[in-house]
Amino acid sequence: MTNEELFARAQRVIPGGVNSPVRAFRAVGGTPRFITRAEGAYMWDAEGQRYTDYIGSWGPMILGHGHPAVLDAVQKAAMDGFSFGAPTEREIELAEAIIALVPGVEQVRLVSSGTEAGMSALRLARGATGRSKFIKFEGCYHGHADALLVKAGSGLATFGHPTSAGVPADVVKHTLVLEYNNLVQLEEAFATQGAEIACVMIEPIAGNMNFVRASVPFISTLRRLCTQHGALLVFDEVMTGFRVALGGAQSVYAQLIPGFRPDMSVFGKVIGGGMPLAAFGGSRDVMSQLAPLGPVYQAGTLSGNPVATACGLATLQQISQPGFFDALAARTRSLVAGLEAAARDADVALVSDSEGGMFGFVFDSALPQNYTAVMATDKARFNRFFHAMLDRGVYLAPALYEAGFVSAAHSAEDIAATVAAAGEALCA
Ligand code: KE4
Repeated sequence: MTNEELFARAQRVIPGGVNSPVRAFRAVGGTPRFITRAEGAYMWDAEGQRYTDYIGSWGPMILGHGHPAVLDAVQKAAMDGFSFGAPTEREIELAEAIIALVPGVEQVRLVSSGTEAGMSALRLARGATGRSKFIKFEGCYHGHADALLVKAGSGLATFGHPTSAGVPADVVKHTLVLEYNNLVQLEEAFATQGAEIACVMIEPIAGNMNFVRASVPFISTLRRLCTQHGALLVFDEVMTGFRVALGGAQSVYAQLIPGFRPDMSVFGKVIGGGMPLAAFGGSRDVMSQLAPLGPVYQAGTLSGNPVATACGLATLQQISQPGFFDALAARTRSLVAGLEAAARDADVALVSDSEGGMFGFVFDSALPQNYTAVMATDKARFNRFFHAMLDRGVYLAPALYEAGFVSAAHSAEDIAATVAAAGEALCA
């Protein structure tokens, strides 16, 4: 069947034909590609077309597809059993591996998705502080838990409005939505409501509005205000964790802000290596509030699944190899530098940024610092570029507001071919 035939068939039995909305290509138009298999840096669709993959399952596939050591670990684990509903040693090993790599985390709880991790971290922050209000930022996505599906309210630091039907206003009335990188709003929100704020949840490098870095002053101020007012600073590193650096974005900021640490961290994607696994963690003191020790309930049938933990552990072992991130970061930088050079040659305004194996680019002359600026960039040109690249066998994120990902399997030749395709696509 062709992609179009599969899409028509899928839409008969699955809402929108997809099991996650962004896969439907609605932001860029056209027919989604139904992938049959992937290997290394490549994916093949139902029509046999090969794509160089810059999505990597939206971040998890940092090694590329089908890494032999990971495949071997998963096959061995599967032979021992898929799920027990009882503790296993491998969950301890994965928790120990995460804690060893992220200094601010003393204990972790494993779950099955980033949404579950973010939702649980919010509940834990509220339970640990006894407070209900929390701050998030426009353009950041923390999964689809009700309280987190909120857009900015009208005016400064007013409570948010649901971004989704089915979310009662009551559920989001404690959610303050501020502008990313806006120090004035942050200071004012804490000045007026600091004693009521349970936590601030932020994507330290926001990959859900393309690729926007929180400024160092913004992170420093966040840290100071949270400490001053007894609020917990929660870093949502589902996308950036073990992707922008071995220690996540928090390790990047700790190099710029001596001693910096968030109070809680949320992980996903890479730590599952492509299988359903996520986590949230923090100090022993905060984490001990969780059931069965404490009053904050959280649970999951497949949490710490033995096959998923094998996949995650094998992935972490590979990315912990000396030089892994230096090589990956250099490869990613060569991609974005190539895109910028191709745009200059085509006399097209394009700016980009990258950290580790994660990148973003927009058709504009300056790097956007917040959601409004990202959405003001040239979307029509992005969509034309997306399809021109797809037609040339390069699979970018099918939405202007998404980040891109390079894997260890992307060779210098792959990057060169992508840049050459971009040179053509920019003139298409
Ligand atoms: P999941 O529930 O999709 O595993 O994770 C939610 C989540 C939480 N926090 C951050 C920072 C995230 O990026 C995500 C999920 N990311 C999207 C990509 N923008 C996943 C793709 C999709 O929704 O299909």
